[in-house]
Amino acid sequence: MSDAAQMVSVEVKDRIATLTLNNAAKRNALTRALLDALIAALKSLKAQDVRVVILRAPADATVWSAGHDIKELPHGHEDPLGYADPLERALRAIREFPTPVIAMVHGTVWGGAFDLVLSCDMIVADETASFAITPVNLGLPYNTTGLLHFIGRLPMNLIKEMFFTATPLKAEDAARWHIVNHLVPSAELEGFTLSLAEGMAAKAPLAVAVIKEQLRVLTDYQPIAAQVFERIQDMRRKVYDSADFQEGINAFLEKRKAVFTGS
Ligand code: LCV
Repeated sequence: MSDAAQMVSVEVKDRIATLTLNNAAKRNALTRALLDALIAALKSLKAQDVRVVILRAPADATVWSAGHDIKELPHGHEDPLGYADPLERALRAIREFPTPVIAMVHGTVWGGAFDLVLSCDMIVADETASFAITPVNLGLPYNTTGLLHFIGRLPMNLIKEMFFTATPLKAEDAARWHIVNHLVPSAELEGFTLSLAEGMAAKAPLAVAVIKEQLRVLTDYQPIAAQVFERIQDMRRKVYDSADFQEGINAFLEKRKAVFTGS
């Protein structure tokens, strides 16, 4: 198996597929290679009689995923989260997959990985889980599709606090805000998630698939005037072309605190 394919291990048992993110050295950072492996794994599962997918990190991981691979972000003069970005392709693959996808979360979830778990159909987490969205740490203008994912899922005051502080939200607060469907003790996380999956795996798969797709198209397709979209893109371009974005990337690469000047 190629190195890339090993970044996501696939196990199928009783029509339930478990996909495990396996890049511990980089804290499951969402590299192009890992995301291509995730997309390929989902594609291969479509040809099998799989009824539910569980997306997880290895049991010993303290970081579920460190988010988008910062080293792979385009450095200026290019939209850092464009339609063809590997993360965006993976989000679409999950949202369009014809069975429920459960994010089983223990450990910390950062940046685009939060968008990833929110793109799953439900989240089961334990007390070690936390969730952070971090573009302001990098000076990066999040993309419109991504913001719509959050707007469709979380209260605006919570969205603003999470985006403007980049502070990780602890598991119990994520449960209080209904970000996670279930918050269970670590020792019960796997058993609870499997039981939830088994229940759904026994239901009529065609009905489940069509209801999931109806919910996707009804929530994803939000009309936006061309002029508004062009204004948004113009505003975002000024940010991803800014010195601050370059500073955010450099600070991460140089393992130091970023100093933003607003230029
Ligand atoms: C590349 C990494 C990463 C990483 N990329 O281990 O949300 S948005 O808009 O900002 C979006 C663009 C996005 O998702 O941006 C990324 C957001 N992610 C973060 O801000 C998390 C950055 N990582 C960390 O804060 C720490 O790595 C955590 C707290 C996750 C884990 O800390 P820990 O001390 O356990 P290290 O920091 O030592 O990381 C181990 C290796 O993984 C790399 C990191 O550079 C290091 O590589 P080296 O061993 O080569 O030094 N790594 C971690 N996160 N997002 N590479």
